[in-house]
Order: sequence, then structure tokens, then C-alpha cells
Amino acid sequence: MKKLFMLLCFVLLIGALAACGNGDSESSSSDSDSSDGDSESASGEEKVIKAGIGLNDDHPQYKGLLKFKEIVEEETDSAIKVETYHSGQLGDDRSMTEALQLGTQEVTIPSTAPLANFVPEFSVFDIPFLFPNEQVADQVLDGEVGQDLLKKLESQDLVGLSYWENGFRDLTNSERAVATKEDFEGLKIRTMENDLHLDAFKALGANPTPMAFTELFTAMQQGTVDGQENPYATIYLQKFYEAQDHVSNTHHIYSPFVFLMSKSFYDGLSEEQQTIVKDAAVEAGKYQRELNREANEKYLQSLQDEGMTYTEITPEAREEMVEAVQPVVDEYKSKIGEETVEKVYQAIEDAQE
Ligand code: TK8
Repeated sequence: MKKLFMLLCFVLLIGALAACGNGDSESSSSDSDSSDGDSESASGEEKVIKAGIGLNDDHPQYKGLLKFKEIVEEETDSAIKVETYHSGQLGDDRSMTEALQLGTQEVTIPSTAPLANFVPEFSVFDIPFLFPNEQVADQVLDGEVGQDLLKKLESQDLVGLSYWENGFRDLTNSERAVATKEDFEGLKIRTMENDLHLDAFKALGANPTPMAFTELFTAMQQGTVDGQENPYATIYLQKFYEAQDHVSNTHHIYSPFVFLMSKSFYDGLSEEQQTIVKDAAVEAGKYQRELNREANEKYLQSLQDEGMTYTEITPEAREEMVEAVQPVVDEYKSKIGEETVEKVYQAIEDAQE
């Protein structure tokens, strides 16, 4: 009997000790909750935008990005910080756009050509000889049809905040002066990763190769490609004159840039912060367009000063190029979407009235 009583006391003692122990773990878990609470009460944590582009820090695109940084950090009192990366430090246009979809990067500003791999309708802006000048391009891009296209990016976990300017694209090469359609024959031309660009250069008689911008300079130096096409500001500021001898004012495509933000990051902002980043992307874009036009104006002469031979394309020669690519344009109207193409042509007509 005595043994039974002792055993009962022992069991009760063990139970009492165990109950005290549990209390500690709950209090410790409640402590950890409160410590979590503390960290949430400090939840005004800073948000960071990693913004990467492919062009270097001399280019108007980077100066526009610094303007975006200045506006956002000022307007949010640095609640949102912007880290800027240039020269493909974070990758090329396509890989950086994919990083935005994954949420590992917050901003990039690609040309519409590679963006067409995510939203095919953006290829409408790759139709050769589409825009007559920058002013019409601004009206179409900043108007209803351009803004409607930006909305299509949301289905790809991307937010298009505004259009910036890459500009009218001009041909360079290391083989010969290009004055007419015939002069394209057999030239190995690097194009952006966009099927319409590829097919248009094939129609001109060239031998095009799609390639990320980050690989282009080495390809020209090694002779993997004979030529490329970009606005004068890019050709000069990226020092392409060190690997190219000839430049022609083909002006064959006007390239917009799209200021992209990761949708997961954008959705995590307050309404006020969303308005700030949107307005900053628009204001910095207008600033960048101005810088870009000044640059494209002056750098053709700079290219000749660096030893490049400039060949003027006559209106008749350009008309021959327009006719040569027309079958490609007709073929792509259905691939891009007849409605989108018609809306853009109508908006261009309206902008010139
Ligand atoms: C830079 C590119 C460049 C574009 C090209 O990342 O790929 O040739 O014109 O500006 O976006």
C-alpha cells in the first residue's frame, strides 16, 4: 500500500513539473509572437527597387533612370530606395524581364521588340517605317492604343508604367557602304530577338542573326556579325565605331522602350506609392525622350569624327526598301492581331491631322 502511495506521489510530481515546463514553452512562444509583433510594429521597413538596363551609364536611358530614382526617393522620403544597374550587370532584356516575372528584380526598360516575346501585340511597333517622326510616336504611345497595350502586360506578371525612347534605328556594318536595298545582300546583321525583325532583314536580302544586346559588341569585334542596327546615340555611346566602318540613315524602325515593373512588387505598394512610381516613370520618360533626341541629333557627326563613313539613303532608295518588306508586314498583321494593327495605323493618321 505504501509503495502504491509513493508511486502516486511520484506520478503527480512528474505531472506538476511537466505542466510548469509547458507554461515556459507557451510563454516563450508568446514571447516569440511578441518579438514578431515588435518586428511587425517596425514594419515600416524600406522597400528597394533593383532597376537594371542593358545600355551603359553614358546613355540617356541611364540618365532617365537616375531621374526616376531621384523623384521616387524624394516623393517617398526614401521609404522606397532605387538601386540602379547599367551595362547588362543584371542580365539582358529578356532575362531581366523574366526576373521581374519571378520577383527577383523590380524594374527594367527593354525595347518593345524583345517584349513581343511576352506580349506578341508589341510587335506592332516593329513594323518597318511605321512612325514618320518622334512627335507622332509620342502621341500614339501615350494615347489610348499605346496605353491599352501596356495593360496587356499584367497577364504576364508585369506592369508597364510608361514609354521611353530608344529611337529611330540605323544600320552600321564593317563591310560596305549601304545606299540601296541591293547593298544589304548577304550582310550578316544582328537583330533583336524578334521574328518580325528577322523576316524584314531577310526580305531585304540580308543574313540576320537574333542576339542579346549584351553579346553584340564581342560579335562585331570577332566578325561573327558584319553589322547591327541601333539609334546613333547607342552606336556612339556604346563605342560601336570601334568595330564598325559604315553607317547609313536607314531609319527603318522607331523603337520605343517600355518602363516595366514587377507586378508582384507593384501590387505590394500602397495606392499612394503606386501613384508615385507611375508618375515618376512618366516624368522621367519625358526627360529621357528630350535627352535622347538631343543625343541622336548630335552623335551622327560624332560617328563621322570617329572615322565612320556615312551614307545618305535617298527617298527613292528608302521607298524600294519599304516595298521589299511589305509582304512581311502583310504576313505579320494577322500574327500581331489585325485589330491592334488597324488601331495603330488609325492613331498615326489621327496624330497627323
Ligand atoms: C539594350 C537594348 C538596346 C536595343 C537592342 O538593352 O537590343 O539593340 O536597341 O537598346 O534594349
